[in-house]
Amino acid sequence: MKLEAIELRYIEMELVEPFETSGWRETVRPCIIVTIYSDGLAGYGECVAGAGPWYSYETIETAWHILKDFCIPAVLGQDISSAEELQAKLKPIRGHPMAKAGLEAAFWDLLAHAQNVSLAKLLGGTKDRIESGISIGIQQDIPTLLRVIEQRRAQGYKRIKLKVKPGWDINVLRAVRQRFPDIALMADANAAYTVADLSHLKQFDEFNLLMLEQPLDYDDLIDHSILQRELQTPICLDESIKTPDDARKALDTGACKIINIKPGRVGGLLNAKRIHDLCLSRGVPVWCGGMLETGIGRAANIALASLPGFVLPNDISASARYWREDIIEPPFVLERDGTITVPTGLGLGVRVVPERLERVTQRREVFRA
Ligand code: OSB
Ligand code: MG
Repeated sequence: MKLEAIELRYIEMELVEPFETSGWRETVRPCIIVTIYSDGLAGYGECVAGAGPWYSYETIETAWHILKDFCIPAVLGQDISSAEELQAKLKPIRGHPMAKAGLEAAFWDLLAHAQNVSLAKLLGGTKDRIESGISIGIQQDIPTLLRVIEQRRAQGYKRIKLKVKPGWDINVLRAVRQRFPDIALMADANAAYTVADLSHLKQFDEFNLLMLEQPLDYDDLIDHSILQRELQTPICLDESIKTPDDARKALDTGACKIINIKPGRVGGLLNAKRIHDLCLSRGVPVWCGGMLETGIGRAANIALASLPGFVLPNDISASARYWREDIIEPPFVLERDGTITVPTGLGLGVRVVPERLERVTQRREVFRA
């Protein structure tokens, strides 16, 4: 396929409620929507870089720069027929996985349209629905959190993830377990602790958590392997796994027992699939993380999560959990069994609504071959 034109749109979407982690708080989600045009077809991808360098070093502005000045010039006008080929052209550009993943996602959607299949099918998906979990940000107090959990459970979410940080952890988990002794529960620290907190972190073992996500530093593997030896609770790595090689090293050193796969963090769906394949071959469970995506990024995540190794509930919630009005139709809804149905239409399997996309666009640039 000849990549005839590529469009970048910087969009901003207001979240239905603020999202707070150990390190930052978001009320508006900015992102870049990448569109690749070829032979009368369009493929859409979402770049999940944030407003600031809080989750990773990438931001909307660094991603725009890397896409515009390096990634797009490397592929524009070229005839590219696979994601492997696309990634080979991006290889000289070091780092910046979210920028690359946004472009690669648009390419995958385009490829699926050209081959008349759904993205899920093209990636090797085997499930017709994926298990949906919900990530609940830090709340103002414990009674509020208990109410939020109650409400989310009533909506059908079967796995609850709580954001934790020093001062909002043991006390909170104890109260939640007292009120909900049997729910599938986990915690995500977004790198808020150090290995010096070992005896504190051991207390997490009291709460029968499915896993503890990224307790230590964002690029650490070694201290996680020390911590995992001391903890009964399985450690799941998020921030620390940036490449398939990181995944292999983490598993070889016992730094984690579970991996959260986010296509943006690992440079795209191709690397995401490679990590999935590695974990599947070693019997290591994976699940798909989220970055508060719009329907475009969410659709790609759902396609990915339809692969057989995604055996734990994903951070893929219904559109309404994030947006008053998504930019795709139909929106993703939570089924009564706590799942989301994998679209079977071509490509992402959802329709991008042009007027809605236009309404949230702050900046737009088109590059032609
Ligand atoms: O650490 O998993 C995370 C959101 C933004 C950045 C990082 C994370 C998250 C979430 C929310 O936990 C997942 C989602 O529902 O999209
Ligand atoms: Mg996380």
